[in-house]
Amino acid sequence: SHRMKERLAYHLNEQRQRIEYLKKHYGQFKVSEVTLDQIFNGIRGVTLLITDTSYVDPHQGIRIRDFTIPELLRVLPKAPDSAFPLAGGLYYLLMTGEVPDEAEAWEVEATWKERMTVPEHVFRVIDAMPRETHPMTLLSQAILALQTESIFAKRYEEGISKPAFWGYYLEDSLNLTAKLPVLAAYIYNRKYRHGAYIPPHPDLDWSANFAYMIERSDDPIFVELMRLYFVLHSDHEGGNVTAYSANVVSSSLADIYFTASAGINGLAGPLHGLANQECTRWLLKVLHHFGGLPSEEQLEDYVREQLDKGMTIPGYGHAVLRTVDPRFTALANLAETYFPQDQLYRLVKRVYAVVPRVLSSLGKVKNPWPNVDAISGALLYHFGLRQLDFYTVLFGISRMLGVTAQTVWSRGLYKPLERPKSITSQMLEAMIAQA
Ligand code: NMX
Ligand code: MLT
Repeated sequence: SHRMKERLAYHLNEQRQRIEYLKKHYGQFKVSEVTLDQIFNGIRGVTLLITDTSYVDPHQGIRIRDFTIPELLRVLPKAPDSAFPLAGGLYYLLMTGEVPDEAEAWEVEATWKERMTVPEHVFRVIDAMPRETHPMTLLSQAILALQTESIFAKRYEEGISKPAFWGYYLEDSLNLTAKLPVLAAYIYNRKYRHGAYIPPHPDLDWSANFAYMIERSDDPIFVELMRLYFVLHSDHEGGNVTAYSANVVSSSLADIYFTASAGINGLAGPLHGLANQECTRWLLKVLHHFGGLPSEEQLEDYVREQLDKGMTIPGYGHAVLRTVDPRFTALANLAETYFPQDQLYRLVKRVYAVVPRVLSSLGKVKNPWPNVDAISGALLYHFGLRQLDFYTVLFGISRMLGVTAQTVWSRGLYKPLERPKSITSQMLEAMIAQA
């Protein structure tokens, strides 16, 4: 995508100058202080990263390149006959910070189409694993197997200098992201279906192609859900476990394949991306327990019992958000439009009516509101995508759009190796004694 690269080069250059200026004039400006509590609480609330692709406002939710979700859905060029954006346009925005016109969005889509072919050995890696392997393991392995293709790694070995890095990271990123729907579909078909490889359709956009490759593109609303889903999950600033892991790994100049695989591994945890699988499992358990939709009173008792046993309610709470996740709202709007009577969706709404109140009453939960994972699985389930362990793969391929954009920016801004300092508990006690 020539245009995207050209605009990216322009913005990186401008941003480098701004950062040089800031470093020169405000090098000692204090951004954050860290307390002992924060160190023992997952560095929560300590601002120590600068990420330009997006920002999570605690009270408004995600802003991708400063656009809220409703704004984003409005400004990005739409896929054909669709209410939702082309993933190619979203990628252009993440990379450059500029809203693309249709031609620019389609140029990214066209670049992806040219690069979708997955080398045979990557499929063989997936094939070699036992059938019961978790799809997130397969996705991470497939991405890692693609590392053989890294242009950056080859050029680095030959000898290149810093200003050249980001361009090769961009090439690798385009090559990787082009293949992600193919990898996800291959994993799906191999694990749950007939196992045959279905090549991408040359006329379809990135998101619709995934639906096509798992033979679900005949349902236009499912295709719409995929387009929305891939936009919503793409980026969540720099500190979420996926982006944070990826950032650290790429700061060692590990190429985009090592970087993305590391991010996927972080996403696979139940407190993070796996929560969509866990939440759907939990919702189904509730339906099974009550033999249908429980009343609010029944549900409240059930939730309190779970909490008394020390269990987590998946899909609720957040490290940064202090409000309902706008990604939850966007998905609820789609369900409300097309299938308000769906039983699982009705349960999602009932849980939403009960759980925030119950969690608030505990007095310790900082955010009692639903996050994206409280609903995303229920929508996939509605369309018959009922292999819950696959859900995080969809989160993952979308999130790699944000992670690769963040990585290209990090290399383009010449960010150094990331390496914070650690001390022992004993040293901490000594510091306190001496204070
Ligand atoms: N159910 C039960 N307890 C909770 C929940 C919940 N959903 N959320 C927070 N708490 C508890 C938490 O375990 C902690 O208890 P304790 O002090 O006894 O250890 C207390 O409330 C304070 O935690 P917070 O400061 O509110 O939350 P924190 O920032 O540490 O963690 C999450 C954020 C997202 C890890 C946490 O809310 C959680 O485990 N939620 C459920 C899992 C989930 O939905 N994850 C997906 C997040 C979005 N994503 O896609 O990544
Ligand atoms: C995400 O989308 O990454 C999650 O909401 C978790 C986070 O932001 O910490």
